Amino acid sequence: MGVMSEKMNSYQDFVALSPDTLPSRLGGLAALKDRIGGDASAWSVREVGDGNLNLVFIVQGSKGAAVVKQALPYVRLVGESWPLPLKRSFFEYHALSRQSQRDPGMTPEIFHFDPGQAMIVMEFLSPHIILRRALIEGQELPRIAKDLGLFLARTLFRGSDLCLDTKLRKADLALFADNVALCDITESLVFSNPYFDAKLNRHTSPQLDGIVAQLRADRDLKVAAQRLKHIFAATPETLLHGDFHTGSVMVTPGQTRVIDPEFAFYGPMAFDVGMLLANFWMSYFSQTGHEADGSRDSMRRYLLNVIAEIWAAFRAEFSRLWHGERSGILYQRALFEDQGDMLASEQALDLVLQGIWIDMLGFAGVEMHRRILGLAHNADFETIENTDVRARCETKALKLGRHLAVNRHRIHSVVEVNRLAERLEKEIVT
Ligand code: SR1
Ligand code: MG
Repeated sequence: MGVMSEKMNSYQDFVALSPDTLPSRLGGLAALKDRIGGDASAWSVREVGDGNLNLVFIVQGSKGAAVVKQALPYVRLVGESWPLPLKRSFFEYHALSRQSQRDPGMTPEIFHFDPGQAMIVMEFLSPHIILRRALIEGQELPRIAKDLGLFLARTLFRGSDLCLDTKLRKADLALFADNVALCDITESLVFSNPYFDAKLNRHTSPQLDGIVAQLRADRDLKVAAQRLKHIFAATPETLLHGDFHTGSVMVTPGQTRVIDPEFAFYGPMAFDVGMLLANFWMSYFSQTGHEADGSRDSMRRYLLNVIAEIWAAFRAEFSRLWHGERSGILYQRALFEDQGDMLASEQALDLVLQGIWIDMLGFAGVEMHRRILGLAHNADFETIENTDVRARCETKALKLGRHLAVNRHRIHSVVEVNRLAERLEKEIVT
């Protein structure tokens, strides 16, 4: 639905909040005042949104604090010239509620949802910080690999026909099918724009001009990217987070929380896994740019371990759910366990995991490319001020991305990918 037709329907009363108007507009909202304190005139409000799309306010009252997140009818990063449906807030709300059922405790608690104002009032996570920021600072967080691997397996498995009643899944698929505009962003920004001279693209120039030209002329890479786009757009396998990078995770050393699933839709399981691992590989290559005097060797080892552990935790939990919760229409027990044929069940599980592994590598490859060549870059590289240093880090990620996208069917283990990352890291890039 375009922005104009939205306005004629349920969003005609939409007005963007500001720190000045928020207390008077939300002062009567029980879900908020009961939690943070009723005297709205005493609330202090800060707008802290640093993402590409939305307004995010922290509202502090006498008893506590809450987050108010509101969508804007356009892409904040670009401006009003790029309209974007307010309904993404509806998808975010529904995705958060499903994720909280599928992996309890891993998402912020929702206090209130106002569909007409495209606004979600939720738990203020404190002292959590965005995972991407923690990794840039060189923090080695002990829990994230296990927590994120479990989250991926539980949300992806439990939202699919491996587990969910297929009538429910199909109804949900229909609900999320309307998240067209956000899928369109991914379809263009991740899978296509990096590989031609698209209008909003940018890269570290002139240092990367040569490799950018090479990648855009790389026939195998372009075919691989389009095959991955095909899989993304035409495989409604499970409810995805849809934008699962390290900026969508908040952490303390003892807690991990997943936020921001406004890109949620029914897509291939491998997409969330690949996007997340890509962001860890990019963090790995960016460490040189954040090395002040001391070394980030330990951080680099930590990051490769996290990648291996996320994949291991994902596999182990997915297998556990396969054996314990496989109650959907796929790979029915009647054909396997119920006939005492445990080996057939294991064979089928291996096949499913192998498919996820291959596609995951491809999605990771294109995600690395788009964060360096497209519109939406990441702070891991962007905060490296010396552009020569930044370009050297980015070149390594571009090379790994190309390898993963093109050769994904021939890569057998996460150890193999991490070894290649280490080799690239040691390469002298001129
Ligand atoms: C125009 S939106 C650009 C990017 O920001 C979001 O976080 C998604 O990653 C999207 O691709
Ligand atoms: Mg986001």
